Amino acid sequence: MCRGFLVPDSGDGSPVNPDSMSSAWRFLVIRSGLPHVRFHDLRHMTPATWVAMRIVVIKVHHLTGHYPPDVFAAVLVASFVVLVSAPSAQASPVKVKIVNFPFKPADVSISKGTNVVWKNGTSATTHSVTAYKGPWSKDTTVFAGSTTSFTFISMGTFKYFCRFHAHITPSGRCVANTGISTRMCGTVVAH
Ligand SMILES: [Cu+2]
Repeated sequence: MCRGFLVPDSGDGSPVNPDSMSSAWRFLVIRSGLPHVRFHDLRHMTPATWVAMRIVVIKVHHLTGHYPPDVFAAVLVASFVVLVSAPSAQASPVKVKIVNFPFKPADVSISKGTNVVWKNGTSATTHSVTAYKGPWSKDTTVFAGSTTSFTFISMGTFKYFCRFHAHITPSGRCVANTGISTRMCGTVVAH
């Protein structure tokens, strides 16, 4: 309940449907490669941040609508317990190198939640890490010497290619682009 707060409208004066906010949020989180976090979790993160900034609890519970203060304090303590007991360190990042043309290794097998980092180790060739349809979305140009990364939060097989040098046919076959002798495709299997 947000008494006295403004509600975003959907363009015609009616309030935005909360479900459309949630699905837009889910899409943004997946597209950015961030770990899974619900839109609602931001509401809990906000008072925790305020408390960390030493804004007094009595004010925070009024602003968030968590009432009464002792209930709010209990919720806050429970949130911290969940945070502290959550598995801490994620698996360390898995690295894929681009030295000349192929991705090395082209196929990697990871646990879900792992961050994969692609490094373009060439001195002058631009490549890309481009998702081949399926359950993920990525199309990043990787200039010589730079990197890009993606955290695979769900299980699955994620195919990708370098759009400058290869493409994947509708049947899933990796084919080098015209004039290129080396195919540039890779697969990440997250389990
Ligand atoms: Cu390339």
